[in-house]
Amino acid sequence: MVLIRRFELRVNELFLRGLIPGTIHLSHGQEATAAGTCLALETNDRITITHRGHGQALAKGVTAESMMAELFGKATGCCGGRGGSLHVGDMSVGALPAIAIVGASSPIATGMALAYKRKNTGQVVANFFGDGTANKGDWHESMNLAAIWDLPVVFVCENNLWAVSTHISDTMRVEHVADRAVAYGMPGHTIDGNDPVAVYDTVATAVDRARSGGGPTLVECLTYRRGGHKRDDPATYRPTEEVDAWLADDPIERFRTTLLNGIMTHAQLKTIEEDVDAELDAAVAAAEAAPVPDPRTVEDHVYG
Ligand SMILES: Cc1ncc(C[n+]2csc(CCOP(=O)(O)OP(=O)(O)O)c2C)c(N)n1
Repeated sequence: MVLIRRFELRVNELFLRGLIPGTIHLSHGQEATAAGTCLALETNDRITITHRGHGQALAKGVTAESMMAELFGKATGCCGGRGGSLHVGDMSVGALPAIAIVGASSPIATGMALAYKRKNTGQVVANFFGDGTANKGDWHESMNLAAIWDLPVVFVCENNLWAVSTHISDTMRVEHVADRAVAYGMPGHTIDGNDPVAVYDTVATAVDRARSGGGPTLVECLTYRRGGHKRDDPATYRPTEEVDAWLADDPIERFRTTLLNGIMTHAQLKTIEEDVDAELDAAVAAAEAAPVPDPRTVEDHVYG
């Protein structure tokens, strides 16, 4: 969680300095959902990543170094510098490169789960998506197919209340995204997405169920993005009281208090922060020094 938070803040700073091309959607504030979910998965299990996916990728094991290089558009990036922020991922750790088309990853996750079931591989897929995505037709169709075929997929909603500048209450008549699970005949849980232990416990149960042939589960994690939707969004559409309440409930500070209650010491927590800073310093230095992709390889990996 500390790695995700500091990675995102560092990326923001580098972006403002003009060192990162393209656009960025940051996930700071949503660290517990990514970390708790990915901890409940095996390396061989897969995740699908959203447009707000740096934290999801880091939690699954994509290295900060390869992702930083990707954001810089360098050849050493996890996708060879071709994808940038919106397409991070690394199949060697089970992280399918991110799909920026809202809702498009749910059919893909469901399709992967169908393959795993037919081939009897024992693998599970976690499909990350946002609250706004739960209004897309492809998401609903995926939920239904996954349910009727008992597929090994866990649908993980990062409900941060806002889809760009639209509040969830303007687009849903039910109170919670997880209320929709009943329509498809799968379990649905609404949980505190800022509590990594709650996320881990709930997703681990869903993963066990999926792996043992029990079918999919919808897990809705209530969380909040601490920044705007993307780089140029000051998020002034959010009510001050709402922002203040959520910013006061910082998942990292909260878990820090839990850990300091007899589990870890201040010194150990400080070491984590120092190690993360050193890792990020090295990642940025390596990204700056790395070459851009060779223009002669422009047609590599292109279907057509
Ligand atoms: C099909 C499609 N429509 C619109 C967009 C533009 N867009 C990017 S993110 C986003 C909002 C997504 O909201 P949500 O699913 O709640 O995720 P969050 O951004 O809150 O993490 C939109 C409309 C897109 N990428 N794809």
